[in-house]
Amino acid sequence: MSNFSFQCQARCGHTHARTGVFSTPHGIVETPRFMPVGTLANVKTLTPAQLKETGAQMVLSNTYHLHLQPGEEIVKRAGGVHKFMGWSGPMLTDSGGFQVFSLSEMRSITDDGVTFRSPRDGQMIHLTPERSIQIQNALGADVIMAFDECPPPGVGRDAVEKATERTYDWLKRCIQAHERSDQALFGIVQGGEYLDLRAEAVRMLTDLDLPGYAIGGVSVGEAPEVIDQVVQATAPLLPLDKPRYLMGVGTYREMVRAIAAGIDLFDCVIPTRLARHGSALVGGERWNVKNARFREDFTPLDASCPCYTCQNFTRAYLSHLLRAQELLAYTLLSIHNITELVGFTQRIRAAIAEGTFTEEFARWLAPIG
Ligand code: PRF
Ligand code: ZN
Repeated sequence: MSNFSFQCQARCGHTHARTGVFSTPHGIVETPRFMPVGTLANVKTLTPAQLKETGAQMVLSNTYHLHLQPGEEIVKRAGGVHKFMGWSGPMLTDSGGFQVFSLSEMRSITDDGVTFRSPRDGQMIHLTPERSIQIQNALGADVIMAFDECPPPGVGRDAVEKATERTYDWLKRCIQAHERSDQALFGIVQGGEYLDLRAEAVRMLTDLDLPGYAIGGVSVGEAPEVIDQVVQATAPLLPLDKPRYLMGVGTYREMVRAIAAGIDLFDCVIPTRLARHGSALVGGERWNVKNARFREDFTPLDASCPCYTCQNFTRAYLSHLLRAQELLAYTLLSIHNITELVGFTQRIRAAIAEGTFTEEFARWLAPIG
């Protein structure tokens, strides 16, 4: 008996959009759904109780960060990442490869793995597919990600082709190293902007019959229309009966169009990062709540929002907290922003089930570019 299942429920008649239920050992994820990011085993400024109230079901954490601090042994001795951070719902850990590339200087990559200098203490660290999986086995999230190479945009076809092949070789090593049947290992499709490399990567990964698939290597600095092209061409090629996860994407238009292409899961730091910069997501826009126009505005951030922040506080109060640099500002804005993005994907889910997705979300479905 597998610990995981993915049941497709409703399908949109006009697009590849679908609703589903992804079951994990720590509960279900109703898809499509946005996943907030808890890099260091916490979603910044929120308690797990506050996080649960946003409607978030699955939370993401990072192998790279937890390996550097506090180290996976401590998390394992705490009983795994769920117990360590007090979150009893589904969790996913990213593999670390992408974070090494985006966050550390002085890295070198070979067919064996990646070597880099720890930004914490200057120590040299070597991460391989095997090490990444060992660390993720110790952390104990429900879904763990393959160790991949995500090339930056503009490196050219040869480099992307090499990275895509390497990602496939690394995936086979990840599968060999993976030791826990209560964790689902997802493969990651790379291939940059080259649609034929993407299609080939999908073919090779699909043959390995993994419990889920992700699209990586998009939203790494390329033009929005390139992201869209890759997602529109790649997502529909992935197996219908497995969850599909688009990594690092979480803007309204990108999510709606990706859902239309058949994507089920998203993660992005946007809601918490915006909160730390004093910004709120309201009706598809980003508002700087420190703006003078909110100082004497005694209405909620979003009158139609069910979140704790909108039910109890005014724009004037949030503006005051931000101007005074009170820490509560960041908690209240994070609660709202995560509720907003999770709620957005829940509304899409309901619309797909009702058969009204393409009408209701027409505003966001218009082509990018
Ligand atoms: N690979 C991994 N994690 C990721 C990405 C990737 O390509 C991205 C790219 N958007 C975000 N997070 N392992
Ligand atoms: Zn709200």
